Amino acid sequence: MMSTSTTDRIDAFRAHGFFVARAFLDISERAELRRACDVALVRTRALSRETGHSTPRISLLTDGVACFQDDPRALELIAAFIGSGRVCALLSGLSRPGEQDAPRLKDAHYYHEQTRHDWDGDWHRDSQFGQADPEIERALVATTTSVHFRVALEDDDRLEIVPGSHARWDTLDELRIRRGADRTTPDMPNAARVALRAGDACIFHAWSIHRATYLRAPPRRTIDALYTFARPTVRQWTPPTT
Ligand SMILES: O=C(O)CCC(=O)C(=O)O
Repeated sequence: MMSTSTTDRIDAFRAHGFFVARAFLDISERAELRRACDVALVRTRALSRETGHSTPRISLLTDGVACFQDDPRALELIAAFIGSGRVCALLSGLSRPGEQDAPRLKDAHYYHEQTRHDWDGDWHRDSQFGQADPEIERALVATTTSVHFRVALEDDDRLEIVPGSHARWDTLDELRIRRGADRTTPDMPNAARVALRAGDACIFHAWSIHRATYLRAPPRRTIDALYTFARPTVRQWTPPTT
């Protein structure tokens, strides 16, 4: 699905929960960003036997920070990209009434190929993490918006999404799969694969039902930033009384 105008982009997001912006980065922008992200991946792989090897992704802002100590400009480049006007322009108009217009950055990740074995990820909505009670999760899905913005730095067809699932609660089959014992089944009804060419960007609603499968080859190098439009819960600090 290709969006050419703001209205198309917003309409596609409302209807399907995702859209693709083809050729968002040109070849030199892609090479520059990949070089910067690879700094963190190479260093993380050297420091860990797990992270960067058998994980889906590394965090560029938490796992990765120590990994940029020899090359802080690489982190600056990544931070400038995920905060850029160009990326924010793609996110504009995606919030729901009552939310903030401006997105807040939550984290940035780098999805990588596996170094040991292939495996299938679980079907999930990101909203389920930390929510044991499906009814509380359901309220979150109905009232808030969180989005992944990603750019493939190599061709990447690993992600599958159930189109439209961001805008409704689960069918019985979906709930049985994503909160049941067979979360990696290939038989999710109506799932669609999102095939990105190197340089393509994709925005998808984090509450959509989605998953990916993880392979040793071909190389996977996709930068993904997570943003929310939910209003922050601000806790009041009251000084202790003496
Ligand atoms: O592209 C992927 O590997 C899956 C992404 C995903 O499931 C997530 O970030 O919640």
